[in-house]
Amino acid sequence: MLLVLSYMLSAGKCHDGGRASSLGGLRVWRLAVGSRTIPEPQVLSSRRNPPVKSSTTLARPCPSVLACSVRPTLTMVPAWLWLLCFSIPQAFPEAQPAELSVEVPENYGGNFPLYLTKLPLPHEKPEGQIVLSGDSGIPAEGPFAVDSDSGFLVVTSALDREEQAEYKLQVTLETGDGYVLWGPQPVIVHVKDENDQVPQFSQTIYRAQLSQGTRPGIPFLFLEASDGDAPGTANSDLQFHVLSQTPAQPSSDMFQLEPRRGALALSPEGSTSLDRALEGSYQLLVQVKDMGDQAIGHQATATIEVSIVQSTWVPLEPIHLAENLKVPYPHPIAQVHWSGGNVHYHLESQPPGPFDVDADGKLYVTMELDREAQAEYLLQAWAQNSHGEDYAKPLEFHVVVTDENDNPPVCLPRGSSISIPELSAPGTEVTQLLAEDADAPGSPNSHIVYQLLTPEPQKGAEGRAFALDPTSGSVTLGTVPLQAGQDILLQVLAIDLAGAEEGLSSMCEVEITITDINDHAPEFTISQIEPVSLPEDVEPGTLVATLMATDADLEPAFRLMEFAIEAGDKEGIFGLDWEPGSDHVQLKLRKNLSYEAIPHHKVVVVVRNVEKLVGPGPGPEATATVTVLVERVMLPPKLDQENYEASVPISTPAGSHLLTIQPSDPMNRTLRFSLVNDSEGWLCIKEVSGEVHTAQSLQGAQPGDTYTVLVEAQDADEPRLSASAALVVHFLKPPPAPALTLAPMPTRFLCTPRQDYGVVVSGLSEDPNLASVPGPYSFALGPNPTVQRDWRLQPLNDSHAYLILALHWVEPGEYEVPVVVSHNAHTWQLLVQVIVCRCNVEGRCLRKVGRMKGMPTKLVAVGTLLGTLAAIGFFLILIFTHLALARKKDLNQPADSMPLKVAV
Ligand SMILES: *[C@@H]1O[C@H](CO)[C@@H](O)[C@H](O)[C@H]1NC(C)=O
Ligand SMILES: *[C@@H]1O[C@H](CO)[C@@H](O)[C@H](O)[C@H]1NC(C)=O
Ligand SMILES: CC(=O)N[C@H]1CO[C@H](CO)[C@@H](O)[C@@H]1O
Repeated sequence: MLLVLSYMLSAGKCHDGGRASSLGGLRVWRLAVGSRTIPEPQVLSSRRNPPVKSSTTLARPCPSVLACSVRPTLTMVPAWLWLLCFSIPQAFPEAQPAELSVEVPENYGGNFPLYLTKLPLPHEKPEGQIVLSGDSGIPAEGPFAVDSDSGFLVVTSALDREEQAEYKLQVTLETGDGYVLWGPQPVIVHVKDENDQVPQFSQTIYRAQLSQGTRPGIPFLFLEASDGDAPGTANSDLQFHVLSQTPAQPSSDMFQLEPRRGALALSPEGSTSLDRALEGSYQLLVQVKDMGDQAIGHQATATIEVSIVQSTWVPLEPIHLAENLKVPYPHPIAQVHWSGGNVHYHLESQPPGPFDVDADGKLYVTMELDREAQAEYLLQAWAQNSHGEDYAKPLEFHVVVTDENDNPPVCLPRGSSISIPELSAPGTEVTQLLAEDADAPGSPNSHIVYQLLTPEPQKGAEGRAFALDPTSGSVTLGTVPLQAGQDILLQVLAIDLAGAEEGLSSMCEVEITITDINDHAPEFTISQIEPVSLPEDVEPGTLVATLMATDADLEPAFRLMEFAIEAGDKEGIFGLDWEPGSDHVQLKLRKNLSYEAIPHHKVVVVVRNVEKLVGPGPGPEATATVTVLVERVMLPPKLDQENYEASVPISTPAGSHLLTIQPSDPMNRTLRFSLVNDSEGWLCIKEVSGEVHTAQSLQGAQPGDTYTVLVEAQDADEPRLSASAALVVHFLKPPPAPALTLAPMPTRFLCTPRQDYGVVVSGLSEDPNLASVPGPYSFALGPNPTVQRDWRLQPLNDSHAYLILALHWVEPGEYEVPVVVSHNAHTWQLLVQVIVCRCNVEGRCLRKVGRMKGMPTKLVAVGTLLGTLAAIGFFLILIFTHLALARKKDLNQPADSMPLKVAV
């Protein structure tokens, strides 16, 4: 009862309206009354939980005069007051509450039955029986009953909250046969707690080990105590306190105890002095008390024995663990130990690794380690209390993963192939191989040695194409030269363990392409072309020869060639034609050939690379010589007329000149003339000069006839080249020959030895038929050989000629020289009378011209001879002298070349 009153005291005031109260104890005053329409009985019977159409919570507090004005006193509350207070809801019977909630103090010390609340039974109580049952119709529990007269719910004995804190009841009004007339009305009865339970420690004696080095404030022991009173109330609000510490050395406050949590820890003071404390134990008397900070309440005590132990929390040496260790896992590797009690170990790995710690502090590795993934771990081991608080700083130690040769060398991938120009010098760096080994650097496991596998040294060849430095992996060119265009796969074995037999290895491959350089000059396939014969008359543009060239280089750009004429064509007669990029060139004629100018050519063609040549210059094969022989082209001779015609009187004597056959143009060639079918033999032709004469007298020829012969002209050098023309001879009537012979010619004198004058012969005839015809006269000596030997005719003008001595000396005498005159197809003969006499000193005849006329008589001759004998003797010496002078003059100047003077 005392406790109930104390609740009243703490209840504070009742708010206006009593709507809410923070204290559970005042629920007494609060009644939740739900207003709802009362359903029809039938409906109630059929549906025990009808839907609430509308509900408003209307707090119906006790009248303020009763409830709110009650000053809490320590006097007992009379039972009627309870009763009155609980009966209030009956004033509003029509507002039947949904659920009635009633609070009953625990351990009630008053009279029983204690009226709890008036049930909201209907006003007009139908015949029926009030039935009280537990929730959901099970038989009512606890000491509850309904006073059927007053309609109050009563409790018949004291209640114990620790036994049962809440009762759920329901009230119905039923007929005898169980038909429900009203209800069910649920009622909840809360038993209000009273501080009737004493707190209890979980143990009477606690034992704890405290390691030296524990940080202050870190609880190493958690006290536990329980209180049976309602949780969350002051009745069960427990607090812990240290009552005493034995021994009180070196400090009386070595420990601190958190009042609420009951966590025992070293105080800061205790922490500093703990090391000085002897190893031993402390005894603590501790108390637990309910009612929180209030002085009142129940309490209990217990003893704690704290034994101080030496710290075993010492750093660990680094742990070496082999990678790929084949052992069952988890595999213990070390142990940590926190000597204090109540310890939980916690392990962290940096970086996170497969490590674990068990409750005993044993450290494990839970799976195989891989040094290449992580070579070292930093482990931190923590000693913690049950709340995860650290007793001390973590222990740090390293786990070093020791290496195993579990990684072969790996060649670094290489992008494209390497290009090396051909003819590079031995020792030229080709590439640098680089293999990496993931095993521990600096250890034999990652000591890589290179070994060249391919290309293998060629049989019989000295040295190799490539040299490899086994340590550095540097590849250089060897002594064996490489050829352009070769694609070489370099295979190099990279072996770890410094190349030991058990070392791991892998193949590094490098593709090497030998690129071309322009080290080959183009060459002609044939450098001496067989002589080419070309006729002189081939047209410019004619192909003379096609020259092929080759280039041993591979690169198309290095095979490009150009051609030129180097020598043998100063005149530009030849030219070269080639397509760009082609390997053959055409030597063509650009101008006319000429046998006379150059009978043969020696053309030197040179071929060169377009690109610059590397290395030695072009050899002799870079030139080709073309010999061109010019063939002479002989045209057949051509005569100046296609047909020749001549008119001849049939009386023409033999040896008369008819005409001269001549070539059309004066060529540098000799022709041989002949007559093809002179069947009559009338004519003859001079082989060289082409003069046509009558060969004999034209016996048988008739005037008016024509006689045709073919004249052939043959080349003297090339007899097959010839020309022919027809010579048509027209025969004429013979001229009146007597008239001509009668024509007297004045006698002339010529002195011998020959002087530089002659006798004028006139062709003019007195025959008017002949004289009137214009045209030149031609003169010829008669065919007599003596005449032809002694005399010569020299043309003077168209109508006259000179007759001169052919020989230097002609016997003096009287001569009759036949001269054949031709004029306009008329030919006649003159007999020229010439007297040859000895020359006097003046180059004249000695005889007087007048005396020469007629034959001298003997007397005159004898007289003359005698008369002149003296004169001869007188002039003898004089003449002799003159003759000597004249001889001398003759020797100095040949008579043939002397110019002729017209004779007086
Ligand atoms: C070359 O000869 C042809 C005939 O053979 C001739 O017509 C041409 O004029 C000549 N050309 C030269 C430049 O002499
Ligand atoms: C000579 O030959 C030519 C051409 O064949 C012919 O016209 C002519 O009559 C011939 N002359 C003689 C004398 O046979
Ligand atoms: C045509 C002509 O000039 N005729 C002459 C040729 O020579 C002789 C002799 O001198 C002259 O008498 C002609 O007149």
